[in-house]
Amino acid sequence: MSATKKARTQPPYELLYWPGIPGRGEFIRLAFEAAGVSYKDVANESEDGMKVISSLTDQSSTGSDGNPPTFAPPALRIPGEGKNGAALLIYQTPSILAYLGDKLGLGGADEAEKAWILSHTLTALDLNNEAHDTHHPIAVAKYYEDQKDESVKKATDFRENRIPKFLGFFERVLKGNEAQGQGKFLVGDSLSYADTTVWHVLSGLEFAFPKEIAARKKDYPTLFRAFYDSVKEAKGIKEYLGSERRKPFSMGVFRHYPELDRQ
Ligand SMILES: N[C@@H](CCC(=O)N[C@@H](CS)C(=O)NCC(=O)O)C(=O)O
Repeated sequence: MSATKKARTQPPYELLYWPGIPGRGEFIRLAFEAAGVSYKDVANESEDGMKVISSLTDQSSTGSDGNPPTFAPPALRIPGEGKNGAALLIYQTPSILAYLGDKLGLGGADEAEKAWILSHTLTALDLNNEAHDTHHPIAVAKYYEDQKDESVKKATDFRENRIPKFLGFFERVLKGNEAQGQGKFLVGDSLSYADTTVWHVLSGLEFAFPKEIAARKKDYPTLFRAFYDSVKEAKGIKEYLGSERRKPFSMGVFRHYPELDRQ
């Protein structure tokens, strides 16, 4: 990304996430891209990105530079921002987004907005996690093929009950904020990391469950028209989505197994 004036006033952020897939790292990427702030996507820019991320979560580590160990990616490393001038290392998607919120101008205008933005983000990440569990309902470390029967049951409930509950909720949030947000923003009158997070989950659901989402879109007109289109076209996001930094969905959180979609 080209160095902007804003980018030069920011520390050299390093995103640590599995290479080659959007995954949960995408929520962090979208925030940086929307803000026009540069960041290093360490594993995607390394020769051996898998190794970099495996060593990050080395199960014998007790941490370094005054930081605790990292449980799972994504993590964010910020040189110079940690204890005694060392690098700060933080993990957990919502913790990283909350840390970046103010710094990137995506965190809300006041205390109330900040709290709502975090709440909506956590709700969207719950939906993201439930989408993951449709193909891994029994064991995270086992193959999908070894838990296919349970996946079909889990996905059926997810499509029939959970998708409409979550999407209906976000539609109501947009309606409730219509005077300020015009259907484009979940909170206040400008883009927040809650918007980019909900948007990415919607795009993932469309990839994973195309028939289900096609059938349901009309029930959530604000979410799938004003909101979805405006985030997609937002400054920074539009250019990013057309770039090769945006990795295609494949075998990450959102996977397309036709047998798990509406039949
Ligand atoms: N709640 C965590 C979940 C992190 C997570 O599950 N990361 C995945 C990649 S998307 C992973 O590699 N997990 C390894 C594990 O849980 O053992 C977050 O949002 O950051």
